[in-house]
Amino acid sequence: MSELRNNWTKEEIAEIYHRPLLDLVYEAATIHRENKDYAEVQISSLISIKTGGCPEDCAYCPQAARYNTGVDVHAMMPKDEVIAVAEKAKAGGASRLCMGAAWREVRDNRDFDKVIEMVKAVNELDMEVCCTLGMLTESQAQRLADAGLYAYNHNLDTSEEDYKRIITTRTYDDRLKTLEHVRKAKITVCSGGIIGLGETVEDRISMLKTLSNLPKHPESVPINALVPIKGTPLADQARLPIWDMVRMIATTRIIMPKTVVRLSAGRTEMTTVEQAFCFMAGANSIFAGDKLLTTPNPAFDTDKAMFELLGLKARAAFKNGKPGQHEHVQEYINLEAN
Ligand code: SAM
Ligand code: DTB
Ligand code: SF4
Repeated sequence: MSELRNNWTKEEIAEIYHRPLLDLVYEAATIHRENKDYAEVQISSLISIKTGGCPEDCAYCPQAARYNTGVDVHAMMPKDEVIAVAEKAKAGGASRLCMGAAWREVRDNRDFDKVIEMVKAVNELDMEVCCTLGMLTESQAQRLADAGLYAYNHNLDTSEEDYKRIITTRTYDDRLKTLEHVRKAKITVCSGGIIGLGETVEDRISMLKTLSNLPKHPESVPINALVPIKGTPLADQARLPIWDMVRMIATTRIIMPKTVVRLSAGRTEMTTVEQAFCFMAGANSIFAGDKLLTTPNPAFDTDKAMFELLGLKARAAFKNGKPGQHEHVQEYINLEAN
């Protein structure tokens, strides 16, 4: 079993990232097999409960009000519709439902009350409930935890150094504070980033350093490939070679051996062979369902065929304990503070 470290240096991470590709993948695959059932892949389903009209200026995002992206703006979705989507996702093998809202931050209003009701209802379906709602205060995180929220997704997206180029309407520190609030409420942390934003390799390494040096490793790290959106400042970014994704996943797997590494946005542009390489490099989670939040994702049947071909199986919900039994989760990823 690998030792969990939260003192990785940029030099160490860079040395791993730049290893000859096959050595890197072999090392990541070995660590993956030592720490996990490598054939088990966690399936999350996404639902956009409130779409578009967001006041933030995230340069990649189809939901930022200031860019003309043609996204269909929607107010809060009714609870019944959310439940129907959750049930369908569960029948398709998803163990987790992630509800996303195009908010800068949560406000203590009726919409938040509605989210709390949705969290309770999805939890009753025996699915892991995740939310991604923007910034949270400590008391809001606690309210979500009390409702049974299992995970909170809040991405760092890029390095601290690169942040201002991508987002100016909030700071890296704001992001880290929310992650602290989530941890304090004993909700599991899902935090990762995007590659293909025009960042340097040093930025990717710096972001991985921040994630791996948090007091506890995030339980999930999503690695997204930019989905270029017409109307956003990053509309014309070139697609990255698949090997950048493979290197990023493998490095994440090596430095955070117990973490669930999610091969996230960008799969529609990847062949099965390319995705197989990502699984070999240590990815053990995907978003399934034909839509991410606003953009397409591979069809259910395509993913089912890929799982059969590669011998992958869907991971059951709550393998590390249910909400309320978070001591177990904490123990699983416990790190000695340096
Ligand atoms: N508004 C909340 C926030 O920003 O935290 C939650 C929703 S936001 C859409 C969730 C994440 O989706 C972002 O942090 C980003 O990592 C990812 N994302 C958004 N647009 C994307 C795109 N075009 N390509 C890849 N990932 C994207
Ligand atoms: C994450 O890291 N990726 C997901 C989820 N967390 C919320 C979102 C991807 C969004 C891609 C663009 C869209 O569909 O709007
Ligand atoms: Fe808003 Fe989130 Fe999109 Fe940024 S990523 S514009 S905060 S929805």
